[in-house]
Parts: sequence; C-alpha cells; structure tokens
Amino acid sequence: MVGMDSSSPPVLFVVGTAGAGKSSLVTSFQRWSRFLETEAIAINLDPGAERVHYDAEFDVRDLISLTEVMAEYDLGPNGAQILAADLLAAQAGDVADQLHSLSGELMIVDTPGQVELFAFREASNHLIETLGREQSAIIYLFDPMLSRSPSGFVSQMLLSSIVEFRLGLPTKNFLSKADLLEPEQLEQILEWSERLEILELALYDEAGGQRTEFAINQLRMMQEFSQAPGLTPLSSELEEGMADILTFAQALFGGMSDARDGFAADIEHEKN
Ligand SMILES: Nc1nc2c(ncn2[C@@H]2O[C@H](COP(=O)(O)OP(=O)(O)O)[C@@H](O)[C@H]2O)c(=O)[nH]1
Ligand SMILES: [Mg+2]
Repeated sequence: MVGMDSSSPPVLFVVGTAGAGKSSLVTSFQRWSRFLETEAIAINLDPGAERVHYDAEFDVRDLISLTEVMAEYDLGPNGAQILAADLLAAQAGDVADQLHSLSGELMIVDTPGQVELFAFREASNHLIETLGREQSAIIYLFDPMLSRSPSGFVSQMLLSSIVEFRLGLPTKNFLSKADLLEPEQLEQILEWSERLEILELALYDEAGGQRTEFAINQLRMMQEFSQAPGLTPLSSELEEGMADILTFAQALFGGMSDARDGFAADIEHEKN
C-alpha cells in the first residue's frame, strides 16, 4: 500500500451549515483548476447527497447509501445520517486504502449537509488522520443571507471557530454566494469582518448591550489566535474567489507539494 508520505497532497475540507454552498464550491473549484491544467481531486463524504456535479475520485456513497441505512435500520433521514457517519468510521480501513491510492496535487473534500455531522462525529477525526492531518485545512463557508444581520454574522464567526477548535485544523472563512448580495450589503459585511468596532456598534443596535458584550469579547479573543483572519468573498456561480482558496492552501502548505510551482506558474501565466 502506498503510504501517506510527504508526497501526499494538501487536503481542503469544505465545511459550512446546510445549503451554504459546499458541494457547489467543490464543483466550481474543480472546474476552475482544470483550466490551470492541475486538476483538484474531489472527494465526496456526504452519504446523503442526491447527486453531485463534480467528478468524485472517492465517493462515500459507494460504501454507504443513506436510503439503505434508512430502510435497514428503520430510521428517518436525520438518524440515518448520524448512523452513516458511525458506519463509515467502522470502515475506516477500507476508506484509508481507497484514499491512499489517490494521487494528485490538491484534494478538495465535500462534507455532509449539516455542519455537525462533520464537526462533531468521531468519524471525521479518523478521516482527517487518514488523509494527513499535517497537510489538511478547512475552508469554512458563511451563508450570505445569514451574514446580512450582525447577529447572524457573529453567530457564524463563533460557529467557525468552534469547528476550528473541534477539528484542530487551520481554518479560513469565506463568504459564499457573494453574487446574491447587493454591493452595499457585501461591503458592509466585509467591513464587519475587518473592523470589530463597527461590528460592535451594529450588533449593539440589533441585540443590546449584554449580548453584544458577550459576543464581542469572544470574537476579540478569537482574533488573537486566528491564523487566517478576515473574510474572503467567493461565488461558485461566477467562479470567483477560487484563486483565494488556492492562495490560502499555498500559504499553509507551499513547500509540501509540487502543486505550488505548477499552480503558481499557471496563475502567473493567466495574468499575462
Ligand atoms: N447564486 C448562487 N447560488 C449558489 C452558489 N453556490 C451555491 N448556490 C446554490 O445554493 C444552493 C445550495 O448549494 P449546495 O452547494 O448544495 O450547498 P451545500 O448544502 O452546502 O452543499 C443550491 O441551490 C446552489 O445552486 C453561488 O455561488 N451563487
Ligand atoms: Mg452538499
């Protein structure tokens, strides 16, 4: 068996609340990377996905079917999702063999619809170890509609940091589906992400003093520890922000993969 040695590629886990745009991002990023002639390997870890629009080199649905789990154990979709995650952990050996046989320059991983299925089940930590913790990172997607209110925005900041804490991987926040926001809304949200004191005022208006103080104190502490602060807009629909994802991966893993030189050279080439 081929081991995960230093030649194994960087792995980006795409995480976010249900409907945040995870699967669409994997599709868009893979399509974009093809133009650089350095294709990203897509992996689907969502047993509940009805269909995916990317080419998955590994698809968890080949091992576990949600409809079969529902029928066999007489469960509804939520219970079946949880059991599916645990069944997957029990097959960790098989999964590891299949994942280890993949080679490429960068892996991008689609995770289950609901964020807690990835962040809080034991199976995820096994999978991260299997793919290589040292070269793994999280792309955390903010839902654009939820981001329009100060409390919704702050809630996602907190949730993202909980996921980062739980999985112990470097995390970068991206504002998903930016094409759905009015330019003023987008500007406002980005300003909140850059200037805590502006966010604090907006939150104070919406939520009052006590809740604001609680949240802003948390955020202030988080910002001190964050490896990749800020919020970067992206749109899978318009294929925008894909280079920012790659830049994040390169900043973390630059020296670890041939991808860097290949991708960087291609991007330089695109610019010219
Ligand atoms: N306008 C727009 N819609 C998007 C974008 N990304 C995803 N969507 C839509 O958002 C919905 C949820 O996307 P999906 O990728 O399935 O979310 P997931 O549950 O996080 O995997 C779908 O209807 C997508 O077509 C985007 O960049 N722009
Ligand atoms: Mg999905």
